[in-house]
Amino acid sequence: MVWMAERLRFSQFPDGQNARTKLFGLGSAGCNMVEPASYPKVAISTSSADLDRSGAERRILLGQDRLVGAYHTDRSVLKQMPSIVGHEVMDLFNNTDLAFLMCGLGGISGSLGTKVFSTLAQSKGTLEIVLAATPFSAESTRRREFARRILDELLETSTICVEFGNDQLSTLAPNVPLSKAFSLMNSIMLRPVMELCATASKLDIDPLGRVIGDSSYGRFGLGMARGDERVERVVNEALSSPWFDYDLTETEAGIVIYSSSDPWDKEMESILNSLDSHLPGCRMISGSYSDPALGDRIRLSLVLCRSL
Ligand SMILES: Nc1nc2c(ncn2[C@@H]2O[C@H](COP(=O)(O)OP(=O)(O)OP(=O)(O)O)[C@@H](O)[C@H]2O)c(=O)[nH]1
Ligand SMILES: [Mg+2]
Repeated sequence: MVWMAERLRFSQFPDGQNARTKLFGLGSAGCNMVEPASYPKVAISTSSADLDRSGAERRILLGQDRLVGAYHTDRSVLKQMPSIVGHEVMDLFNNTDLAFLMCGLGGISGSLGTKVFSTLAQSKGTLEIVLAATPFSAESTRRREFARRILDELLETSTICVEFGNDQLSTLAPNVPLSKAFSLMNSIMLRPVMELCATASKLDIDPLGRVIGDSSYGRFGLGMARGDERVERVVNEALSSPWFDYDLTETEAGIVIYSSSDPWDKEMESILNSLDSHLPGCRMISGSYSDPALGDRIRLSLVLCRSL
């Protein structure tokens, strides 16, 4: 018998109140990543060139010394004295239930900025989800090692950190030039953001945090399918994501979002049952929403989490 772990559903906006979300783009890559999104967004960098290019409604230029100082400040001190970074920075989290912090790890602004801002978000009671691209193998060893070190730190401090290895992009889009590959990656990284913005209400923030628990390391997969066996096919396609390159039975928690032009409870149920057989014992929180642009296709987004 398969042991069925906890399953929760997003509350479908019972009181019409979706969660107040905000995107934070940190560093050059992060500023690029949030650019196409049509949600409230903030661009943060030590480089004014990044901010000049950005259409974000708030743009914060951080001096490198101030950022390095905040990064080296003990986490508990930073939490108790957020004024170290300045009130204008702390105010960014006002009226925000869910913050998405997006960056490429390996440089200074995005790596240190994400670490500092995830601590600040927590000190303001905002649930934060980090979406981080990690460097190509072809980038310098120093850069890759630094990215790895910050990723390890983020796993300790953030609610969840979803890693998108740039290397795996070549599986999805072989032989495309780097600038195209980056923009493809950036649109994939926005997908879980869009899904959560479409489904999470204020009431879902605590259950979402509970389901994630200590399983702070996330990976992402996306499936699309149409036709008779679309449930099995959408599950298989999502699970064959190049970022699910580990033993999936290690998965401890999953955020599961299904969309179709006319979402159907029974179809959601079949997807969850199929996932149960691939991910035994996985805690799940699931939601669905209508996306008329899908026509006769269905889409499945999976963030699968474990502790490392
Ligand atoms: N997915 C994606 N990754 C990118 C992009 N630009 C850079 N990267 C990756 O992100 C890593 C960090 O690069 P940047 O964002 O330029 O670094 P930064 O945070 O601005 O750091 P400093 O310039 O040193 O302050 C790089 O090593 C690349 O692997 C992008 O547009 N999309
Ligand atoms: Mg930069």
